[in-house]
Amino acid sequence: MTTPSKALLLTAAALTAGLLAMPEFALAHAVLKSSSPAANAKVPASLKAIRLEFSEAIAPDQSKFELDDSSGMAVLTAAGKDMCAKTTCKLAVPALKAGKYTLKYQVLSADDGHVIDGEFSFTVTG
Ligand SMILES: [Cu+2]
Repeated sequence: MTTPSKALLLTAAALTAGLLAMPEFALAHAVLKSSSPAANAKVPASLKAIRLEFSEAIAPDQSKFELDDSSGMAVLTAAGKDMCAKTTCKLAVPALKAGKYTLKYQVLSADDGHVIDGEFSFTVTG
């Protein structure tokens, strides 16, 4: 394994500092801060709801969610309108069979108008 030169490291550090100093990069964008179930969590079949916590307030009527089973079939699609308030969204889920599920989300930041999307998976145990 080679050691990067000191100059290269300093350049990288300067670039990182420059990017972080840009407000758009540092402050903008709603990102998913946490979720319940957490990514890659194993949860019992008694799961009733999925909760998502974003870093910024989101626009509920411009936000949507889809829960897919392991075959990619949507078991739940939801608009944010009735499930989100400020930074938190809570989606009621139907009874889930054992297996792996992926929650896909697309939300609009109410602060900067940017759309972000992402997904995470969790497993329902039998
Ligand atoms: Cu943004």
